[in-house]
Amino acid sequence: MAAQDEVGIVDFVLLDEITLDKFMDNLRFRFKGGKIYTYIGEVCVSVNPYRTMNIYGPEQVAQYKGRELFENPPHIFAIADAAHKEMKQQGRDTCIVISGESGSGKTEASKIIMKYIAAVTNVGGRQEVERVKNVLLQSNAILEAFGNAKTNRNDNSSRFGKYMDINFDFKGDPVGGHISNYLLEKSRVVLQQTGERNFHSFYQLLRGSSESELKNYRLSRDPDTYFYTQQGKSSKVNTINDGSDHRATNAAFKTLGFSNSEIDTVWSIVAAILHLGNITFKSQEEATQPADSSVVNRAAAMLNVMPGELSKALSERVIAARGEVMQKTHTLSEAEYGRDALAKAVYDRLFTWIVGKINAALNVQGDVGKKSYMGTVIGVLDIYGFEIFDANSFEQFCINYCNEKLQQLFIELVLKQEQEEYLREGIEWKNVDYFNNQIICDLVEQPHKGVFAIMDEACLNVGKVTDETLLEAMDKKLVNHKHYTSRQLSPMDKELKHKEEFRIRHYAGDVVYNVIGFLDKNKDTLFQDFKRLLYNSSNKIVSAMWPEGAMDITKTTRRPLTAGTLFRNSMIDLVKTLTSKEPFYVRCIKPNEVKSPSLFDDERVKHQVCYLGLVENVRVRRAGFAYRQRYDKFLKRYKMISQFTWPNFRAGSDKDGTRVLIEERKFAHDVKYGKTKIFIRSPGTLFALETARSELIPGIVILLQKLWRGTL
Ligand code: AOV
Ligand code: MG
Repeated sequence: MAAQDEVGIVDFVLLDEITLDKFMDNLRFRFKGGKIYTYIGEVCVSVNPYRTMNIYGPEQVAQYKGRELFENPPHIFAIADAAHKEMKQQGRDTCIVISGESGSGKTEASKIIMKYIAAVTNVGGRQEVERVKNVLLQSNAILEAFGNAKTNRNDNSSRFGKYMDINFDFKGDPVGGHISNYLLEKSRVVLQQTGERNFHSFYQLLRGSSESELKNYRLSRDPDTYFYTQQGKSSKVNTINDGSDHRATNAAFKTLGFSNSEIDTVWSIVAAILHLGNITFKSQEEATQPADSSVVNRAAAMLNVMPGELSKALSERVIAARGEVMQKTHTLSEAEYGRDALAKAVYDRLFTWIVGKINAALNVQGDVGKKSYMGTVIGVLDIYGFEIFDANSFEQFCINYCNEKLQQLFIELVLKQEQEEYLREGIEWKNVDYFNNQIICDLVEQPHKGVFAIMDEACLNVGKVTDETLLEAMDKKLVNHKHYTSRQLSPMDKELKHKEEFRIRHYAGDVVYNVIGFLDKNKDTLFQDFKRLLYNSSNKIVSAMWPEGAMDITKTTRRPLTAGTLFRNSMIDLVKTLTSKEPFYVRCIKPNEVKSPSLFDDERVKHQVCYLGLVENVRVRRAGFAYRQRYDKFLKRYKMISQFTWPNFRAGSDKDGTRVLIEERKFAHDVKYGKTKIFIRSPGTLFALETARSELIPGIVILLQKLWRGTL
C-alpha cells in the first residue's frame, strides 16, 4: 500500500519519522488540501472543516460500503462500516467513541455515522426497519433543540452527554435503539454568560411559532423580552435559523409519534419557563410575594396549575419539624432561588421525559422484540467536549471529568492494553511512555478523598456549611495533590484571582473553577411545594412528570444521591458499557478558535494532538502492528491461498500452517509470530492476502482496478 493519497500520508503510522513536528506537518498539509480525515491504524483523526464538505453523498456511501479500511482514502464512513462489519460478521457488540474538545466536531461526526448506517442497511426495504431508521435520524433534531445551545466555544454545543445504542437484527439491519443521556447543564435555563444563549428550544418557540400560537402561549416574539433568553445579549446567531429549526423539531416530534397534545404540552412548558423567568418579587415586612400577578397567571396557565397555588409555592414553603407541619415565608433571595430552581427542574424533567418518549419509539418491536431476539448493538458516544470558559462552575467540572474518563478509556484500551498484549504474546517491544490521567480521575472520583466525596460530605453536614467551607475542606484534603491547587494554597498564583477559586490541572489543560454554587448544584434539591404543585397540574402529562409530588412531607425519606455522585456513577457505568464492546475511535480536532475553514492554528492544534496522546498512539501502533489475529481464525480465513493448508492441512499447529503460508507469500519480513496470534505490520500485507483470497473464491468478484485506486 502506498502511503500517499492525493494529499499527504493517509495513516500516521506510515510517517517516515514519528515526531510531533512530522505529525503536525502531515495534519496541516492534509487539512489545507481539504482532507479532514487521517488514520492512526484504525483510529480516525478528524479535523473540523468548518464548511460543508461534499464527501457524504450516495457515491461515497457506495465507495465505502463493505470495504476494508485500507482500501479507500480515510473517511469516517470507513470507521462506521468497520464497526458495522465487525458486529455483523463477528456477532460482537461494537461502539464508536467520539472524543475531542468543545466544537471539534463530535456531534456532526455522530450524525454522519448514523446517516451512513441508515444508508447501508435495510436493502430489503422492510417497513419496520425504515421506521426505526427514521426515528433514529429524526431524534437528533429534537435532542439538539432541547439539549444544545450556543456557547462561546460552539454555536451548537451539546449541553448533555449522549450514548446511543443501535440494535441490529441478524441481517445487520437496525431494529431499535436506546439513548442514555447524561447530566443536562440545566443552570443554563436561568443563567447565560455574555455571548451565549439558552437552549435552542426557547428561541425556536419564540421565532418559529405563528402569531396565533404565540398568543396561545401568551408570549411576545422578541427573546429580549424574557429574562431567561436575553442575558447573553446574543439571541440571534447567524449560523442558526430558529424558525426553520422549529418546524424541523415539530416534524421530528410527529415522526416519533408524539401526539398533538404532547407536542403542545412540551411547548407550553417551555413557555411557562419563559414566564417564570419574568416573575419578580416584592418584600414587605416578613413576607415576599410576586410583584406582578399577571406574569404568575401566565406561567400558571401554561403549567395548568392554579395561579394562587403557584404564587404561594413561590412565596413560602411548608416545613416539617418534629412531625408538625408549618408554613415558612421566603426571604427575597429564597424566593428568587426557588423560582430559578423551579424553572431548571421543570426543564430538566421535560428533557428526561422527551428522551423517555424517544426511547419508547425506539423500542425493539415486532418479531425481533421477542425474547428470542439475539441481536447485537453498535453504541455511538457523543458527549460534551472538554471546555474552559471565563467562568467555570460545577457543570464544567462534571463535563471535564467526563472527558478525563474517556481519555482514560482510550489510554487503557489503546495505549496500555496494546503494549500489554505484546508483552503477553512475547513480541519484542520498546515501551512507549505516555501521560496517564488516572491520577486526575482519582482526584475527582476517589471515595473519601476525591472532590465528589468531599462535596458529598459537606452536603451531609447540616449546619453552617458554605461553598467557602467546602473549599477549605478540599484544600485540606488535596493540599499535596499535584493536579490541584487553590487561591488559598497558592496565593502568588496570578491565574487564581479570587478566594473562591481552585484549579485543576486537567489532561487537556488547566481549568480555574469558582466554588460558589457547587454545594447547591450538588445537592440539587427542589422544595417539595413545587413538586406537589406540579403533581397537581390538571395537565396529565405535566402531572406524570412529577410523581414524587404525591409524597407526604412529614414522612422522612432517604436522602437522595447527590448530582455529583449520580454523575460519577453514570460515568463509571458508561465506561463499563464501552469496555464490554469492541471500540472504534474518532478523535476530533478543532483547527482554530474562530470557526474558520482555512485557518490551521498551529499552537491550538499542537496542544490537542499532545493531550489526546496522538503521537504516542502512532508510536504504539507503529512499533506495533496494523493487524493481529489468532492463528486459528487467521487460517480459517486465508487457508485457501496455500496448498500447504488447503484443501488438506498438512499437519502441524495452526501457527506452523500460518508460518508456511506467510513464507510462501513472501511476507515473512512483515510479520511476527506471537504465542497465540500472528502480528502483521503493514495493512498492505493484509490487503494482498485479501486480494489473493478473493481471487480464489468464486462468486466474489472484486474489481481490482477499483481497489487499487487511490490508496495503492
Ligand atoms: P462538538 O459536538 O464537538 O462540540 P460539533 O459537532 O457541534 O462540535 O461541531 C461544531 C460545528 O463545526 C458544527 O456546528 C459545524 O458547523 C462544524 N462542523 C463540525 N464537523 C463538521 C463536518 N464534518 N462538516 C462540516 N462542518 C462541521 V460540544 O457539543 O460543544 O463538545 O459540547
Ligand atoms: Mg456536540
